[in-house]
Amino acid sequence: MKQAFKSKVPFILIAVVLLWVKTYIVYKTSFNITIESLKQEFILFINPLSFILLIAGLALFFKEKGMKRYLIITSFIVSFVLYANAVYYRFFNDFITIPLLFQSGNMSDLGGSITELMTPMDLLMFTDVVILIALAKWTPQFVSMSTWRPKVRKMYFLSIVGIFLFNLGLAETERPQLLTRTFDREILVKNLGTYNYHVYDAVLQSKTRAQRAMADGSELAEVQNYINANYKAPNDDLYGVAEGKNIIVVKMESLQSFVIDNEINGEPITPFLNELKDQSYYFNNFYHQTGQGKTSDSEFLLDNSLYPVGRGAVFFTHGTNDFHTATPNAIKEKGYTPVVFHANNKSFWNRDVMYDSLGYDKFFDIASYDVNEENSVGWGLKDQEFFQQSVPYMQELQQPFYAKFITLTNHFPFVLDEEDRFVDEFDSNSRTLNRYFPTVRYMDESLKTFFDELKAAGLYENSVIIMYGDHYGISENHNEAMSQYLDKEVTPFENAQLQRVPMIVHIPGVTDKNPKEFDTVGGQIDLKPTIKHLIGMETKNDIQFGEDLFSEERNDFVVFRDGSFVTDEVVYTKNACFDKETEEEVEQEACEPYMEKAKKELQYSDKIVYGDLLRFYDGTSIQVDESKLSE
Ligand code: GP9
Ligand code: MN
Repeated sequence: MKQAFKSKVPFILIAVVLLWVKTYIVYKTSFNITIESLKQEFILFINPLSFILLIAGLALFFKEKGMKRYLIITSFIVSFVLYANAVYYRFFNDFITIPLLFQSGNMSDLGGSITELMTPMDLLMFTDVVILIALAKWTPQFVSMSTWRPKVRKMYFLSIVGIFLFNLGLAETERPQLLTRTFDREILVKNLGTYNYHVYDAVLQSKTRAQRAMADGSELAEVQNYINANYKAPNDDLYGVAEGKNIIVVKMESLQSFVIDNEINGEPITPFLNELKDQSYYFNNFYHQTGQGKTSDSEFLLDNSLYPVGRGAVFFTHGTNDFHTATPNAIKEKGYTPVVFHANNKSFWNRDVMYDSLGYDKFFDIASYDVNEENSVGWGLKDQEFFQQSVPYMQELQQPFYAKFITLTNHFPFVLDEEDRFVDEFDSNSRTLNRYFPTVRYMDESLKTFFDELKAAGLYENSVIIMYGDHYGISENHNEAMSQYLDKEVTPFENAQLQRVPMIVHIPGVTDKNPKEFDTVGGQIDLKPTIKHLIGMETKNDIQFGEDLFSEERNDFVVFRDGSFVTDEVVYTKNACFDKETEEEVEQEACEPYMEKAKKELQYSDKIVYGDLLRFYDGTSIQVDESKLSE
């Protein structure tokens, strides 16, 4: 028996190897996965293994006949999932995600063309199943159908754990916080494999669904009371000033306020923005409020005036929530066409799914741009090119539009081609900070180009341009170099102040004549009510945590996603309270009055997002499920 086992190949291993090799071949032939190094190729190669071993391993609990049947059926199902992904990819250029699959529209889009997407050659994808059937039927000499002893079985399952952890470990070195941040489906598939990705996706979805199922409209009542009590009437002078005009929102990548009006080796870092802000409304105490979802969180704040979630990226975790109150959805009522311009993969940050929920009519993603080696750097298409290629699309749009632009070049690790370098690098022990200045300077130049192009295209006069930085570019890890640049110590107080990002509202014909600098304390959460008021839309009944930045009744208050907050007098961060004037730590008492408010806002916002509560809200009243109330 022992002898026979040695010379024969177990049926289960044949099934595993066939499926494994096939998956890798399908990866290489059906999907367009970018591989940048040998290590990435290796991860891609091993990533299907843990799942296949596990699912096939269940066969070990059957007797011979059951085992054969189980392995054949399982191989078929797994192959089918792989095949479905391949077909889906041909159409959507994306991997299947459970909510996406059930989302209305998607399936019907696919439905009509599904037969066109399939070819007879696809049958080859099931070759291994046919081989397994043949082997099971004729059982050649070299194949063993016998079951394994418990000890061997145990080793088998233990080795799966080992392989999975090895895979995950390697993947984490490639992409830290891979699972918690969930950047991109392609990155997940590339690192964890298509099957593990589906399991992960299913777990995420069932968690979200369970929380959603348990929630009901009555939970909104308390939140709404709080929001009503905090409503601030808009500034009369500016209410409706942008009505009927195009709204152009430019999200400036990784741009922090400390570079504004500042220099590097005697040269201005943002000459264009410095000039522009002097012809605009400029907010110098405006903070980002993003969490792990970075850019996407800033977009979430912008369009919803809700806080992003504390863990992961809300674009991923709650991408299919009801966001009918989001700005893009809401302003259609005023005749606006909401669109997004961003030259990246549409699945990055799950944007394709989320943009649908937010109500964007069109996403000009990477497929809309001509991207080649010459015009790209770092993360992709250079900002200059991005703007230049976008303007012709804008000219085609139905006006007025609400167009969001997401820049890319000023992104970590801040790489730039020699010809795009207008200022020198800084000289410190942080290469990141050193390189930050030339890329910021480059982005500034591209914004200038954008304005020039808007003018040339005749779009400028009839538009209001709102620009904001999405989040920090230089993290706390570079505090030493940062203090060298700022010529002062980066204390927790200073670090909180470094979370300021520029925010500019430029209204041609208005702000150029009467520019104003505001020192109002505010943040990205305030953008939605501010924008809606500018175009003459009431927000009195909106579920929102922001306040109009121009309101004369405004509270000077901003909460960060980690619970830190800033007012006109204090900064509360890392469990310490600081006086803004002296910059010194003071008794907690000074921060006490706002602590509860900060916590409450985050909790209420989370409640809305986790419970998908906006589905119960019709814009004026909450739809309460009476049956649940009586329980
Ligand atoms: C990617 C871009 C950058 O599309 O928005 O995202 P980030 O890493 O800054 O969140
Ligand atoms: Mn960003």
